[in-house]
Amino acid sequence: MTQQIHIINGPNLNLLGQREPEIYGRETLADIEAACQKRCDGLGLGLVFSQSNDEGKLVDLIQAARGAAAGLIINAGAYTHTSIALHDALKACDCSIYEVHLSNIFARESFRHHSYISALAKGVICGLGWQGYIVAIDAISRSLENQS
Ligand code: CA2
Repeated sequence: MTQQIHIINGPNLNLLGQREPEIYGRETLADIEAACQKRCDGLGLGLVFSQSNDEGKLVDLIQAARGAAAGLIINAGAYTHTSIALHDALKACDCSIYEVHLSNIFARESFRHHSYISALAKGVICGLGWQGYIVAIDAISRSLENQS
C-alpha cells in the first residue's frame, strides 16, 4: 500500500504569492502543493495537502493524519506561536512530525521565536522558503526507507 505524507498549512498561507514576497517568496500555495506532489510522485509516496484558517479544523486535520500518515509536515502559521490545542493534537499523533516555516522565524519578531510544535517535531526547517517542504518530504522518505 502506498505510504502517505500529510502536509497541513495554517492561517493566511492561502494568501501566499499575493503579499510580502520578500518574506514568503513569490510562489502561491498551489505552486507549493504542485512541487510537493511532483516530489512525492518521484518518491512513490502519496500526498494529502491541506490548508485551513481555522484552529479547530487544523486539529481535525491532525487527528485525521493519526493512523493514516507515514509522516506529517506542518506549517501552522501564526498558530505555531500560540496554540496549545495544536500542540495537544500533535502529541497524540503517532507519526513523525516535521515543522516547516518559509521564513526564518528566529530572524524575525521575538513573538515568533517560540513554537508550541518544535518540541514534538523530529525536525524543524525554517528560512528555506518553499524548498523547506521538499527537504521535509525527503527526510520522511529516507527514514521510511531505513525502516523497511
Ligand atoms: O514563515 C512561515 O512559514 C510562517 O509560518 C508564516 C506565518 C507566520 O505567522 C509564522 O510566524 C511564520 C504567516 C503566514 C502568512 O502568510 C501570508 C502570506 C501572504 C500575505 C499575507 C500573509
